[in-house]
Amino acid sequence: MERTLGLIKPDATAKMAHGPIMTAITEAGLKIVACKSMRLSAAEAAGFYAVHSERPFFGELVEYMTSGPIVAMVLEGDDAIQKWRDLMGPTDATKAGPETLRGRFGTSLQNNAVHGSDAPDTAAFEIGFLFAGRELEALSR
Ligand code: IDP
Ligand code: MG
Repeated sequence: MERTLGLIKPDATAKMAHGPIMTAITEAGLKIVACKSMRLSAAEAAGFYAVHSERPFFGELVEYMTSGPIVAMVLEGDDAIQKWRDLMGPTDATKAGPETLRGRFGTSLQNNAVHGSDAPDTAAFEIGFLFAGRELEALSR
């Protein structure tokens, strides 16, 4: 059993794509363990994407991620990290197939509708960045 962090990004919440995205998650056999809507501050978005701070697109990425509300989800299942990445599709939404969430709801390399952790260590960091311990206990009590 593995956990990963999923985000519905501002371009997708603006389209009210919450329903179909969450349906696709559960149909892929992943459990939504925790879920909340929030608006990131610039400092929070920069901290979340600190690994990209030296990249030329960092400023625009922070602007994009703070442009509207996001939905943060903790997803759980066998091979959850890879399963969720497969369901999202490639980073560039213009190259993502119509069966993927980025293909369905993203519009560009930046505006790609959803986020997913890429490894166990980044999943642990990202879940801890956005969720408090008690928010992850609901299903185990
Ligand atoms: P990922 O989200 O598929 O893991 P990363 O390389 O980790 O892709 O990049 C994080 C996010 O930064 C992407 O999802 C996308 O929104 C944005 N991004 C990545 N590369 C570029 C780029 O070259 N130009 C603009 N935005 C980018
Ligand atoms: Mg990434």
